[in-house]
Amino acid sequence: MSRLLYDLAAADESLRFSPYCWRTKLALAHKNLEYETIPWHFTDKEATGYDEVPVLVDGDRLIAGSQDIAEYLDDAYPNEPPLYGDPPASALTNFICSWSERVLQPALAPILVPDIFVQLAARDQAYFRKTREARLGITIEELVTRRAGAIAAFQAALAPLLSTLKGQPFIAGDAPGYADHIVFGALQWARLMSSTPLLDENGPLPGWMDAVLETYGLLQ
Ligand SMILES: N[C@@H](CCC(=O)N[C@@H](CS)C(=O)NCC(=O)O)C(=O)O
Repeated sequence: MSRLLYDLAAADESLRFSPYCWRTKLALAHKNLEYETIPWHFTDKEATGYDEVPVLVDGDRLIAGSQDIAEYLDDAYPNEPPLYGDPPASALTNFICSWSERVLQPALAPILVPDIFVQLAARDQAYFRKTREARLGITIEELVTRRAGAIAAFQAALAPLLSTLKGQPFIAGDAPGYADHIVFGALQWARLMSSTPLLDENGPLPGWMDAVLETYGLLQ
């Protein structure tokens, strides 16, 4: 297989939980491209020479970062369905990306960091504690005591997504696009790693997530 994706893994290496890697996996599926994944841990930096995943190796090309990978896939595989689409869809996708990275994912991080910590490989735990406590300015133990408030803030942040999906099947319209992949990645991070359910099973989000997976034949 000439296409390899370095994919963040927990102690159980079948648990692949990076929101950014999920974006890329859906993007590759959208482009009808086959690939194999290589489990990557936070302390495996030397494997790729990059500090973060996703990293894609496509033949003799190595591309790092979900955005660069998505742009590369649209450039390299123009005959497959576009991820970004033409303007204005591509520009609007940038807004969705900012919303996910500046509102949705920061709302999830205080909830998920303690849950991720206990599921990591032992060799990753000290690194994860140090970097995430520095980033959030709070200890993992203190985050646990504030979980209920963090969940309420996350539920409030979902309002624009819930109202959008009441009126249309996907963020990108009638079929999923890269905007869906981005938000799916954030919510898949929550679904896989949270110790308690965070999504209302009677609301539109579980059905939308399943529909995204089903589009690419990934629903199990
Ligand atoms: N801007 C990057 C962000 C990727 C990122 O933050 N990846 C995380 C996993 S979700 C990572 O590899 N972190 C490594 C670390 O914290 O040392 C992208 O869009 O791909």
